[in-house]
Amino acid sequence: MPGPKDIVKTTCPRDCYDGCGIAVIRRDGRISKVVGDPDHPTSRGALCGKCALAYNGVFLDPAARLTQPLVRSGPKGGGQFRPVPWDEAIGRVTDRFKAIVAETGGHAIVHAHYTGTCSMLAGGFPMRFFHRLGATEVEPDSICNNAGHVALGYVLGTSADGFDPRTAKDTACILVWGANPSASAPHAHKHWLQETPAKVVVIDPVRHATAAEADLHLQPRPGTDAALAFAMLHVLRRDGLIDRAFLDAHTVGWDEIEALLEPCTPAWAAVASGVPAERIEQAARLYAAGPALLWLGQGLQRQRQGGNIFRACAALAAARGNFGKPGAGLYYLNGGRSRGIDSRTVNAPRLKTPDYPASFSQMDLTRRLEDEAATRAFVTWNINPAASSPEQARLHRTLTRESLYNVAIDIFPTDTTAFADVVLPAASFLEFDDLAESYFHLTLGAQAKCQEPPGEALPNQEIFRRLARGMGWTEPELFEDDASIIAHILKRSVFATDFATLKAKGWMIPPGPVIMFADLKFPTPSGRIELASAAAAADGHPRVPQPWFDAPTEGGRLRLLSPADVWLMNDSYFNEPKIASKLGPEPIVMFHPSDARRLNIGEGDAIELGNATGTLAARARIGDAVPEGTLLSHKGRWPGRERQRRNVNALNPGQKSDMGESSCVHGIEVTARRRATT
Ligand SMILES: Nc1nc2c(c(=O)[nH]1)N[C@H]1C(S)=C(S)[C@@H](COP(=O)(O)OP(=O)(O)OC[C@H]3O[C@@H](n4cnc5c(=O)[nH]c(N)nc54)[C@H](O)[C@@H]3O)O[C@H]1N2
Ligand SMILES: Nc1nc2c(c(=O)[nH]1)N[C@H]1C(S)=C(S)[C@@H](COP(=O)(O)OP(=O)(O)OC[C@H]3O[C@@H](n4cnc5c(=O)[nH]c(N)nc54)[C@H](O)[C@@H]3O)O[C@H]1N2
Ligand code: SF4
Ligand SMILES: [Mo]
Repeated sequence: MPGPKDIVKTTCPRDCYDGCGIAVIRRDGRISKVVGDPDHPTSRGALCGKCALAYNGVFLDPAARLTQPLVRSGPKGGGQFRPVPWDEAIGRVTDRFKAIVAETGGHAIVHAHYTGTCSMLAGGFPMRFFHRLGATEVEPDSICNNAGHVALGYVLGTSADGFDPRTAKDTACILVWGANPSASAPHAHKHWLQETPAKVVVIDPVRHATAAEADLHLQPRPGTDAALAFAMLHVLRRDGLIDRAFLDAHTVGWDEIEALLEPCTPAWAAVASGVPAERIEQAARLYAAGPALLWLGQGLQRQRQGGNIFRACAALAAARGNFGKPGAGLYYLNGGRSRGIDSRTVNAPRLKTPDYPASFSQMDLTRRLEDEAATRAFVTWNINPAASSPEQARLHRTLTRESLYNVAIDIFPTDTTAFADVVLPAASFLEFDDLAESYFHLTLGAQAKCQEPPGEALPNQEIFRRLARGMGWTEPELFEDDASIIAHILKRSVFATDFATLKAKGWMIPPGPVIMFADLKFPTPSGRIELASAAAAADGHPRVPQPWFDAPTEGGRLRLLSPADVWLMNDSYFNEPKIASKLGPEPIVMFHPSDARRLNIGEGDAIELGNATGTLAARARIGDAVPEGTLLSHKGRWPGRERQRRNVNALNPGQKSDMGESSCVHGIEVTARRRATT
């Protein structure tokens, strides 16, 4: 006889636009099924395909999870471990940290983290420990979206106050530029973009499902988007569609951009980008048909000139006066401000040591780890750099350095934990209370504990409380319990609520649509939109965005894009057997038919991609989902599960974009050839 059944509402904390509400069906206090919350405005009863499999599969399988602290028992990187009690693991780590602090300083302990979980406590509380330690942080956003943050910081003074998706009911056009909601925001793709009365325009080199279903799809060569933005501005100016009153009242520097527009004709941009001039005209007309929403994707700024591209695109929104009114706006990410949430409550930057070291870019990770004097320990939490970081072969070699003490905290054994000296097992989001915001919708969700963690796994927060105790520290913030932090955040939020109330409902959202920059005050030095930026100039950039574009590749090289896979969440879920079997035994690379012909590559052929950084064996697929000269192979396979022991980041040189020392992973160039073997 099955025991009593109940349903717990919780929230998906993955690094995903959607922020779905989840209903967990339990019997006898154990999870029996994880489904979408039917009452949640985003999920509407359905999880995405990947989470439906992973949350009912590998997340619930104790045999697939890390369940005990482990210490290395074989050669470094060999993945052999023996379990130890928590006290011993904490003692080992803190003894080593104390010695490093005494001999070299806390800065010699480098830690990398990102968005393995985006929930507030598990994502933020460990920072209290690292602030107190004075450890060196690898700049988190530099692996993902920092160029866009820096660029929009110059223009708008913030990159985290985007449009409220609910304002789409008042909009004439939604322009999705360099994002792929069909993979990275599947519910926004399925519901939000389908239900809006607006025309949908997509600008993306890849004809993904969102592009295919749009009213208009522009398919540029990668890295040429600033040329498109300038040509659209040219059309608006030529046709008298510039909102000059708005520009006069609320921006600085329009004249400097206008001076550049004359030669930026659609015909010019057609040559630059490969998009037919008529389509550029059409896109400009659709965008100018009324209030419009501009969604700047994270993929768009992962280019060598990603920051310049973002500034050019933002100028388009300003030129049409698309701020401060219903149905208008620009979106990159939505942070906590509209919900009255300040991440510093959780991170406690006040704990920073007086000599707290500067962070460095993820693009420099390998070099910094190779430097024996600078780096003596490497801690990873909420991140799997052995799969996701550039210069993969060199990074893997570095991680075997005997004098580098590696501590890895994860819920699963990964490529990164395999290199660790000590592995600490983390609880998953189904196993502790927390809070989770969507970075697209303005929802705030309760993450509710649904069952005990497997074995001895602990939430990140508890792991770092134990580490702080092991260090012998006494600051109360290092030991604050979860319930107290959650209560504090909720009380001060715009919801002025408590966790029991939020948990019963599952989620809350401020009344809306919230109008972005309703007061038309911008947190820039001038208080206006800074199309020309003295701050940018001081940082070595042009005062205004430029009509620059990447030249086509030369010497037979092709541009390789490796964006989000529909079935993976970054590098997560490749350990879910049902997902791995969908993805097949080898990476797939999509070729345009003319490139395939030139290279004598046929559908299904065994191929090899290569460049100065590395090589990758893969299978060819041929189709016009990519433009000529461009290849597509999605991110997220696990090196350790591949025969070739590497993934697409074996080809990633870790080049930086123009702003924020940020990844320009979509700027990689490779050559391709048929492999002799099949
Ligand atoms: N080639 C290529 N490479 C890329 C990209 C690309 O487009 N192309 N994209 C880049 C981008 S945008 C990003 S954001 C990065 C992402 O790179 P990563 O951050 O390395 O990828 P994730 O899969 O999100 O890894 C998060 C890890 O956190 C773990 N985790 C989940 N929940 C918890 C928890 O509660 N506690 C702890 N301790 N661990 C947890 C997961 O099991 C997983 O191993 O990859 C970058 N790499
Ligand atoms: N299913 C799934 N969802 C995810 C993730 C995942 O791995 N899988 N990852 C999460 C994370 S960490 C992030 S950062 C987001 C990322 O999600 P997105 O913001 O959608 O970014 P990407 O997937 O990197 O790339 C999106 C699109 O940008 C396009 N692109 C690349 N270069 C250019 C260019 O030069 N010009 C233009 N116009 N477009 C270009 C790519 O072709 C791709 O279709 O997704 C999140 N959601
Ligand atoms: S990953 Fe995104 S789409 Fe999937 S369940 Fe979580 S929030 Fe929803
Ligand atoms: Mo990301």
